[in-house]
Amino acid sequence: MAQSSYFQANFKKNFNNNKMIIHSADYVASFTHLKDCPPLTKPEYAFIGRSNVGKSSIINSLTERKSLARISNNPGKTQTINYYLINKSWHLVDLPGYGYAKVSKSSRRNWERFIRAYLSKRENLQCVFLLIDSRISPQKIDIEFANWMGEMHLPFVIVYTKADKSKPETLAKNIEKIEEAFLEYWEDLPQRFTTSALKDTGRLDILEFIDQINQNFIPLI
Ligand SMILES: Nc1nc2c(ncn2[C@@H]2O[C@H](COP(=O)(O)OP(=O)(O)OP(=O)(O)O)[C@@H](O)[C@H]2O)c(=O)[nH]1
Ligand SMILES: [Mg+2]
Repeated sequence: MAQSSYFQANFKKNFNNNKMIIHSADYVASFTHLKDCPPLTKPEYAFIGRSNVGKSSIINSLTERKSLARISNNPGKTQTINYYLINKSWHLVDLPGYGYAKVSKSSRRNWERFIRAYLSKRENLQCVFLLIDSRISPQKIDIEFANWMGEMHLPFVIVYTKADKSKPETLAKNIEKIEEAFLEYWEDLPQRFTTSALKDTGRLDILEFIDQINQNFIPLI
């Protein structure tokens, strides 16, 4: 009797968490040159967006690790391409943010060169998660970045961040405004996720999205 109820409890747990279990999440290394990045054998997913939008926070939320990626109140914290190995089989990549006003023109140019080279040359990059702050008005810099990814034929999805900071009606209205601004340039929108790293909102949806792509990944080398 005791044995069968033990089995049942375990069965339910595994069933409910089917594909979503993060068994391991390990910091690999930080890179400043594309040539040093890991081999192209594993699928990878990059997180990009304006400084302070919540890129590092969402990596911690997805992996259920409080301080895997460094978070800061000061914009510009992430300066390198940071690799995290998940379940020993795929990578999450935390990229430096764009649009930080205090950065000099020359380091902004360096950022552009570095990130654009990374995004356009990583053949194992499965999808870019473009993070957009759900609370603020549509930003030209986000739309321009999305347009550039479109020109490069890079697959990307939109992740609205910090959803916990607004009331549902305000959140919906603001997202609508952002999407209207995108639709001036795009015939339709890519997949969107509304998230809060604080409350783990949207976490399972993103993990499921990644899991589906991982299942179809064919290693390049
Ligand atoms: N309330 C709330 N705060 C958040 C959320 N996500 C991020 N933050 C806060 O926003 C600030 C910036 O978060 P980061 O994750 O460091 O942002 P980032 O995009 O990695 O920033 P850079 O590395 O500087 O480009 C921190 O103070 C976080 O605690 C969220 O979902 N809800
Ligand atoms: Mg960061």
